Amino acid sequence: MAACGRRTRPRLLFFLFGATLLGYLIFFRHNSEDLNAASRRGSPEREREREVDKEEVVVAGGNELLKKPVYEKPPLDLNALGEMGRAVKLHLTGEEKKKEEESIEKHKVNVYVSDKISLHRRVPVIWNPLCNDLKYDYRSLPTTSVVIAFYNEAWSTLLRTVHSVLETSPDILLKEVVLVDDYSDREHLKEPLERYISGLRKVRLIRTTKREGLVRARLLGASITTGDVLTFLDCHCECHEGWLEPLLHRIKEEPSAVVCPVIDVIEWNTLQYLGNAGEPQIGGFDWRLVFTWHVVPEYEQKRRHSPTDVIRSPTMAGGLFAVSKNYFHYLGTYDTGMEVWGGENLEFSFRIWQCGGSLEVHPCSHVGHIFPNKAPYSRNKALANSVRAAEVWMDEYKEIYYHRNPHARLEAFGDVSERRKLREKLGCKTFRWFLDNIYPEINIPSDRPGMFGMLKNRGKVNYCFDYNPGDEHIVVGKKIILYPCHGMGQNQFFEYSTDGEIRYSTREPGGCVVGDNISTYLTVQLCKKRNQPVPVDQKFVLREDGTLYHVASQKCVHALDKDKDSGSGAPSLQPCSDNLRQKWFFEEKA
Ligand SMILES: [Mn+2]
Repeated sequence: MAACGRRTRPRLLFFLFGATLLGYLIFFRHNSEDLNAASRRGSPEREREREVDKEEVVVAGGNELLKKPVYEKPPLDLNALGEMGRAVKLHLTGEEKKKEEESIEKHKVNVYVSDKISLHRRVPVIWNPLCNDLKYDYRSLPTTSVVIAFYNEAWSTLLRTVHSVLETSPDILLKEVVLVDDYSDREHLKEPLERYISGLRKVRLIRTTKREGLVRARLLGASITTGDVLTFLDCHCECHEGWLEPLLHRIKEEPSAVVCPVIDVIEWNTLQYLGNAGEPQIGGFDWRLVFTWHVVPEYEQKRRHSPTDVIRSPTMAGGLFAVSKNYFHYLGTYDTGMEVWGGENLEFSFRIWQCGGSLEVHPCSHVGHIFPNKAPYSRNKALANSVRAAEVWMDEYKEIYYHRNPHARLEAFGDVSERRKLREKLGCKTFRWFLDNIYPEINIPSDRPGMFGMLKNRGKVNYCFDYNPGDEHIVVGKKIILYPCHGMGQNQFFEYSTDGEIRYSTREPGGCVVGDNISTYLTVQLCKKRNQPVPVDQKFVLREDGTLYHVASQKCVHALDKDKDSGSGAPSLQPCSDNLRQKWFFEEKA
């Protein structure tokens, strides 16, 4: 970390991205002295604060007092709805049922149920029991500021997040919680919120003066923090006991580590807290630049010594992570050219790894997050964000992305020259290095000219191979159909590999087209692993004359007008002939 040893002035850097943000309002205890404190970290002032705590400890004689949260939870009432993270199932009728449905329509979360649950509820203890044995030297851990940006968030989900942080974070470690209102228009987030939080210790609220999006809102929040470490949380979370210490401990140990908690699921309808003590999943991505979850690979299991050791992860899911404030600056914070949300998590992940840091999940830090039943607000800028990530970090591999998303080439993504300069200044490694060393399990399509794109038929003109997995997480099991060619890549993108597979390599792990002699139709199954032979039912020969010969059945792929079940056209294995319906070719663009 030698390169970021020289202390920069966080305030100045944070504000480089635009003067428009300067017109924010700050409530509660904010004055210019707070800002200056950020650049005087490690000053005698802070040491004095800690001295006081030290004396207290000697009196109390142990770690228990140092663990003391900012606020204690109220006494446990096991009969309360949703207590201990239990599911809430109300059997509503009439008016009340209608209210519940309206709340779901509006927030994509059952806020009707959330409103009935205590803002101070406890969540079940679900971490690995070994996490109980970890000991922390509280006085030597860095302090943190928790930054929570929100836009039109419901009252109870937002305030439960705030109380949860205050009631699970040791007072000695938490400098403040900074709430950033990204120009919400709902009434409850105006004066009522100001009034409510003015009664809470360590909570500050600032507002943007126009809609900035997650990235700039978070940076605005970060700009007024005073802690050593920035901890970003989403605005509908609940923290598990002991969630904070592992993150701060790891950053103390390795200042260039960006550390994510395990994200437990809070179910959107019942607000049930679901988690388990087993190995958490880690992040990857597919060639649409969509984030994906994966089990921890074997080489990473071997690298670790204990189930409580951090797990390296190629990418992060998004909202939840802790990073040393100095290191965050060194890395160039966020790409402020990104709008709203989507794509910023992959950009940051690539940057962390390529520029010398590490991205990790700490198995002993658990935070629950409400996953809404669908995206709560529009993210039509996510495409431009992904393109910015590709243009700055992916080198020639951005072509693999563009092949599968041809419309992304036309997206106006703004100016990335500053971000490229940053990459050069930091001497960051190539995307190839990242793939080889950090995400070796990803399949790298070869996309040979003339062997990828839409798979079109000559007889049934303008019809293409089309595949809809039907589920974001399961690529296999469905049937290939024929559908009018749309030229948008995605579900009509196929690739003929040098091994003779027809790959649906838009997802990760990708699927391969399988023929079976009995149904005659084509389906998709997982492709073989690297260095394994191609299963014979996945092997096709794309011959010079355009016939697509299936090796196992010794038949040719024929474009049928109607299949038995769906009534749409579908490719089917038939005895080989000269019929144009058996002639196929790849075309990159419509
Ligand atoms: Mn969220």
